[in-house]
Amino acid sequence: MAIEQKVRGACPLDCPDTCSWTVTVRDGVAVKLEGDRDHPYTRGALCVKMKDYLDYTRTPNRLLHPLRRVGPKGAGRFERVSWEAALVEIAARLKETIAQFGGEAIWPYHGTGNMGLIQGSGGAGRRLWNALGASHHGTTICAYAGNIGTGYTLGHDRVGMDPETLDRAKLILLWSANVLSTHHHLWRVIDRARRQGAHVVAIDPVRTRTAAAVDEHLAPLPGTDAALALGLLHVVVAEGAEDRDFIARHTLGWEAFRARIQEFPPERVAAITGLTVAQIVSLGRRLAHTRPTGIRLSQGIQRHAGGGMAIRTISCIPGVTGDWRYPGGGAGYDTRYFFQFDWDGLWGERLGRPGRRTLSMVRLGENLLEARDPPVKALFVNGSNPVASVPDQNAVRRGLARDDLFTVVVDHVPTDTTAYADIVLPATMAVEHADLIYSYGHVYLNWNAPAVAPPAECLPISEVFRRLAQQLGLNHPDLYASDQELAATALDTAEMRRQGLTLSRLQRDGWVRLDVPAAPLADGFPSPSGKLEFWSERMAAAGHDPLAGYTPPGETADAALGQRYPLALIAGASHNFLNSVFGGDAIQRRREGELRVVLNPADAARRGLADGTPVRIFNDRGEFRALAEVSDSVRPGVVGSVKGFWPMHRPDGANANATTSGRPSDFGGAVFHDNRVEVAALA
Ligand SMILES: Nc1nc2c(c(=O)[nH]1)N[C@H]1C(S)=C(S)[C@@H](COP(=O)(O)OP(=O)(O)OC[C@H]3O[C@@H](n4cnc5c(=O)[nH]c(N)nc54)[C@H](O)[C@@H]3O)O[C@H]1N2
Ligand SMILES: Nc1nc2c(c(=O)[nH]1)N[C@H]1C(S)=C(S)[C@@H](COP(=O)(O)OP(=O)(O)OC[C@H]3O[C@@H](n4cnc5c(=O)[nH]c(N)nc54)[C@H](O)[C@@H]3O)O[C@H]1N2
Ligand SMILES: [Mo]
Repeated sequence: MAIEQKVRGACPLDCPDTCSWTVTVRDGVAVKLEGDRDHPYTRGALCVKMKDYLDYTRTPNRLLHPLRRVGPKGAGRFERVSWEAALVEIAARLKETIAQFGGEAIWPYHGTGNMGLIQGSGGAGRRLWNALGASHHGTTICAYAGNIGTGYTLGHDRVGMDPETLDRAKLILLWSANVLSTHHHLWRVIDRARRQGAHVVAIDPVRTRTAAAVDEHLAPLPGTDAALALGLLHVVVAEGAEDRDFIARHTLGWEAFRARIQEFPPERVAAITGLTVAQIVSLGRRLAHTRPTGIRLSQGIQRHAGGGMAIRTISCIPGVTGDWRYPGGGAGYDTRYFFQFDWDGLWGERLGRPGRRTLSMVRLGENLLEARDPPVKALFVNGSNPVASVPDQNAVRRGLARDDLFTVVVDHVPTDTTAYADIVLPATMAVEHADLIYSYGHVYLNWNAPAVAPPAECLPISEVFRRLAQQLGLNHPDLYASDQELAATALDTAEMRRQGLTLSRLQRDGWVRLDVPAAPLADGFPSPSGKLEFWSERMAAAGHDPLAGYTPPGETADAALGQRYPLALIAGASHNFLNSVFGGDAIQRRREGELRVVLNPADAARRGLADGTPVRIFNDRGEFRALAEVSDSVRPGVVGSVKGFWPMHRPDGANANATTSGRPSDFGGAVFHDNRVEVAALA
């Protein structure tokens, strides 16, 4: 008789929904993976990307053994080697690097392929990198500038409202949040709110699936949202609808902020944003008189030169209207603050020397080519496909092609990045390893138990680091902690104890909802003043304008550059890939279809382009090819495309990131959507 078992787990991918699931295992083989029906947020549903995940774990493309490069860098030619041989070589090269150039010549580069605390996103290997004195990896690629912006305003860089409470809102602003594609479980929450009469507005330069499905869509010019926020507040103040009691008790710097709001009357804001005065006044009035108003902020908006400030200024709106008081009110960008882990313990900070440099991941190409004292000599890439996902793709390729650079890449499948590796290591997938998984879009914590044995020679990355420590002859016991010990350390804080949140409870229940009140910031903020800071001393000290305001975009606002490159390209999330994950998968590639660039009919006509015309999209940094799609879903001057297509599948070996810039935004984040290009028919 077959032995059947159900094992609880969770999705480790970089998505705010962090679904809980159950794997049915029959005789040691995973036969079914379904969203957990009892989980209040997952509610039994998995997304289009993950519903075939078990097939993906068996993809014919899967990396199953360690590999050593035999061809030139970038060619992707490898021979199979043993784990022993791979680890001996990696250890020898790391030691050599440290002896000649010091530990900071090592760059432990990680992406967002896996967001688990034990197997992914910065947690894995951190103890070893500390012990070796490696450079710090600056995680600037995704939510960074917005996190800094909320940090200056609300006091912690990952705090905000709990999006699950949005069902109590009467006005919902989906501000650059493409919910139906990028975190669709929130749609059920929004739907509940709508059935109770909520009005839902999408604010996005592109008419996305989400913008097409809500009650009202405002399409401002890219990068101008902070001006819109100030314009809406101008109307709120003109209506006398500011919450004076809340402002007096819970905010700092109101007089100065009010003066700044006065500089942004609707007429001026209309000129900046390309919206009409009527649109601004109408939404401003609605905002003035609708409590609670809940704002869902997503990452797209902060990928501009002034993106951090935009998130900051929008986070100030509920400080003026007092919406932070109410369940369903406030602004939600990130929820990670509520997970009070012992990060220093997990990461083994005590093993490291303080003061090491940080290398920003969005400047990968530039850092590989130009960093000195020391130069980067060893790159260890885990859970990332930077050739596909990092800006300034041509610089990234040049950097990775350096013959004097030793590169290790750990992944599930061969990618454009593994092609540059000296050693490729095969990692386990979520159903094959243990992990502790939190979320940036809700407040449920998950334990992911291994359901099946790893295929062939795949190893959990946590185990790879233990073996590497041994090969390096390091003997600190912290480097040999088991996955369970690592998880227990992360959970060992006063706050987790207060909530009775232990590893054994998580292992028993699979997931636990944190004890977070429905209006978590109603009584104060985790800032130095305990208040929402319209005016921030810390920003002044860091050399920024201390007052929330509007910082214009960079390239998009550059009129001279606009002469040569008149179109602003936004290449955001695709519907069927998760970043670059699944970009190599036959099923998802079929669903996603051809890479397209969407032009407004006016822009298409001016260039003689029709639906389906093969085009090149280019600027001084590079170019990529796509098929033109002509649609009024983008406003004139804006063109839309998506991230996630793999360069190796493109006729020209490039995707949108051949055109994007690696320069930092106001608070050091990426500026993917602040990108001027021209589009022309392929000759
Ligand atoms: N043009 C443009 N570019 C963008 C963006 C954009 O909006 N526009 N968005 C940016 C954003 S928000 C992000 S977060 C980055 C993400 O970019 P990356 O950091 O590259 O992350 P992913 O594409 O999610 O995953 C990369 C790799 O991780 C591997 N992987 C998955 N799970 C595991 C695991 O458990 N272990 C190991 N070792 N590997 C694993 C996958 O197979 C995949 O090859 O892309 C950015 N790039
Ligand atoms: N299907 C799918 N889901 C994903 C991902 C994916 O690649 N595919 N990626 C995951 C990751 S890593 C992340 S970070 C999240 C991202 O989740 P989202 O932030 O929802 O996704 P994006 O597409 O990056 O950006 C959202 C929207 O911002 C808009 N936008 C760009 N510039 C501006 C602006 O200046 N103002 C305004 N108002 N809007 C602007 C874009 O047009 C886009 O529709 O999603 C995650 N979920
Ligand atoms: Mo991201």
